[in-house]
Amino acid sequence: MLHQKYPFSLPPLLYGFDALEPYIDAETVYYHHDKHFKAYVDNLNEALAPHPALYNQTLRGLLLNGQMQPESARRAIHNNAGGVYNHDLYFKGLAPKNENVHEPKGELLALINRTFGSFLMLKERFNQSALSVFGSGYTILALTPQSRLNIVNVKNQDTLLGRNYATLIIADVWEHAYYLKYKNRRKEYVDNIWNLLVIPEIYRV
Ligand code: MN3
Repeated sequence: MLHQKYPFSLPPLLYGFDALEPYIDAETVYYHHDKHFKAYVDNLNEALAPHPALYNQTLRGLLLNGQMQPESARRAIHNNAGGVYNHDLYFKGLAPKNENVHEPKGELLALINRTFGSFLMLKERFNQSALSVFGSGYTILALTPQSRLNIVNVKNQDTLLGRNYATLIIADVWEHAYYLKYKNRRKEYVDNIWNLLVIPEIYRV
């Protein structure tokens, strides 16, 4: 996704709308992917359309070079390119419960144990962080350039790209990610999302 250029297209969902049931319901996945995510793609294209000089920029370039963009388009590009990038990570970072990808293994497990004490304690810290997001944003387990694990919240559609962090796990905590099923119960959503989060096997950047 980071290497794509204008015009951007919506990446297909790699599983069915109902594949994440009962933890995330089919209606939420449908609206989140086909409406919300698609709107970021469409709005990014719309923001770029009047600026042919930006057509050769990759998504990564658009996110990292805001200061080179016309001021009138800068905010829309930041928000929508961030929304495209974050949602691509989010949907690719989820998988049905029955797939054997939801427990850390090998080197990443060792690093989690050294950093947090255990996988259970990582989950507790991550969930606390997710509950502390005020307004809209994401909670991310990131790998720093020094190969340390860090739990970070980002606001709205900000990303960690500029900090050179690799995103290992990302939870969308915008209300649209859970409100149809969980209403105001964000805690239940973040507790349940661990049934779906894909824990990567290789953590090197
Ligand atoms: Mn979202």
